[in-house]
Amino acid sequence: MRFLDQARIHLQAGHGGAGCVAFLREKFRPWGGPNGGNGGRGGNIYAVVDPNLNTLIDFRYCQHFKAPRGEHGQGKDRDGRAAKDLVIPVPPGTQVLDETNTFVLHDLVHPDQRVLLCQGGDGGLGNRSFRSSTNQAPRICGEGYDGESMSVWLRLKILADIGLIGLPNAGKSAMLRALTSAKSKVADYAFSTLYPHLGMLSMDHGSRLVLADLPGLIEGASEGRGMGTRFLGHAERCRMLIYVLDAADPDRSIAAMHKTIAVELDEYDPALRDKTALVWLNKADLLDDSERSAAIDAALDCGFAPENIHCGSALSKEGLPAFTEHLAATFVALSALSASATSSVDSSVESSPSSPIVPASTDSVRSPQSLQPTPWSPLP
Ligand SMILES: Nc1nc2c(ncn2[C@@H]2O[C@H](COP(=O)(O)OP(=O)(O)OP(=O)(O)O)[C@@H](O)[C@H]2O)c(=O)[nH]1
Ligand SMILES: [Mg+2]
Repeated sequence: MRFLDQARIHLQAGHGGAGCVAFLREKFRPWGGPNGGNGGRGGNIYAVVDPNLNTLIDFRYCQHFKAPRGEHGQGKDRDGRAAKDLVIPVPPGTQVLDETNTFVLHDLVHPDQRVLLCQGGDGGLGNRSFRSSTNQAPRICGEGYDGESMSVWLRLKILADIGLIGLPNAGKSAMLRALTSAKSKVADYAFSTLYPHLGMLSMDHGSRLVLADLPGLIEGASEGRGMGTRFLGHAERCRMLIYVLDAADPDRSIAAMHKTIAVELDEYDPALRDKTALVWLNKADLLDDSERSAAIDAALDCGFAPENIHCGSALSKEGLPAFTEHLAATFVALSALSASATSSVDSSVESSPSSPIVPASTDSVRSPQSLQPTPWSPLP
């Protein structure tokens, strides 16, 4: 399946149906009075999370969405039927941004989460509603209100637990293949991975982690070189990162590789550098013992904690069991930490009714104060 993580769509909610001008005339009631019904409401447009989707590719071929209009009112007090709502399925992790592609309006992360994008117009009133003591036979009716219309950007930030980042050819895809059953393309040339690939890592206690193999970064990626930093948006939602470094690269030192990655992450969003990260010094099968310890020392000099540095080979799978164990343990500890932080915030909110902390609601429009421009490079 082709991958697309950004799309612009145009929405037009349904217009309300017009009211009706009618007068009741029937046997024995020749002057039955005004009885035109009201128009029906136009269809709303909703976005709903479909867990079976993982790309926005459908929006490349269909960009215009129009909800049906409400039925018109009819005589004999018959109101028009409200139109059916239009539901647009989107993959989990989709953000809805305004027309300028700057402000996040909705963040759709939970399965079946549903947000209203455009409201349908109300129906117009029929002439029965205009009857008054001074006008017993009104010949006017409402036309029905227009439905809202707007253009929005959809941006997908895949929901992965752990992101694999590194320079091209470092072995990120090989790592994903070794850790999971995903079939990410492995090849000995740069940029063999052109868009993020996901894989599932099963842990001992039955739960699973989602790993994302992201396209390689190069120096100047933040200025648009190579694949640019466009795909780093997908790392934003990862709870942890794995830096995959090619320890057998004769041309670049570990320090240089780390610096390139750090600079590009900083350029994109410094918060990415604060994420918990493990280092995997790959291609150790090509190194002898002294070279391995030199690589580990170099990683230590880059500021990584000794326990977070692993040296091994994605191809021969040497060192992988210990790494997987550490990865799972770190992730479980992280999850426990964030769960306890969330519960302490919740309890402080409950204990003090006047507390200004309000749990964030994901399905409401954010207030203008909370709208923060988020960096995003345009489509190449
Ligand atoms: N000897 C050895 N070769 C490896 C190892 N891991 C990966 N390779 C080789 O390194 C090359 C690049 O591997 P990939 O997994 O495609 O690298 P990548 O980081 O995904 O590269 P991009 O997708 O281009 O960013 C391939 O030829 C792999 O066979 C390893 O542990 N040992
Ligand atoms: Mg790759």
